[in-house]
Amino acid sequence: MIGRPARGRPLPVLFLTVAASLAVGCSPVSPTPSTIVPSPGPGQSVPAAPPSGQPPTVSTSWTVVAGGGADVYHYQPATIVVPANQPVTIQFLDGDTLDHTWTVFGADGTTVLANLAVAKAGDEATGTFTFAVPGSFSFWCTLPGHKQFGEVGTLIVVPSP
Ligand SMILES: [Cu+2]
Repeated sequence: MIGRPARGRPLPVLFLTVAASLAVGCSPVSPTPSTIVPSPGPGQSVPAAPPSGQPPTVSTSWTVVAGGGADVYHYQPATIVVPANQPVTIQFLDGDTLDHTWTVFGADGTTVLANLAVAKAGDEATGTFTFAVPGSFSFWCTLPGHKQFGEVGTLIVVPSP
């Protein structure tokens, strides 16, 4: 009894209006995806990658730990970089219950350029050394068997600026 045609007509009009606005909203996106995608994607990810395999920075002060962890026969760090002709301070720590030495050898493999020794867990020895000749030198633990088990490292002496 109360106005049938008045109620019936507005509903389909609303549906048509919503459908039309959705269609209009989608239409401008579809023609331009190829130009939007390349700019934000690869451009930002490339500079975020950290450089890997780089040698440690040059320093005149190093802390070296011998042993500790699952594999006792190692140094941490195993590679240190120092400047030539400048006093270099090495703090040598014992990371386990074995004796260890930090002994740097010259190019001939027998001349000792620097030596520190520790005898028990928590022990430490500190020394200051000056390395005159730039180059790459090996250090290892002189206690029997330790070098053979892998307690070796590399001291890199770089020319002073
Ligand atoms: Cu050792």
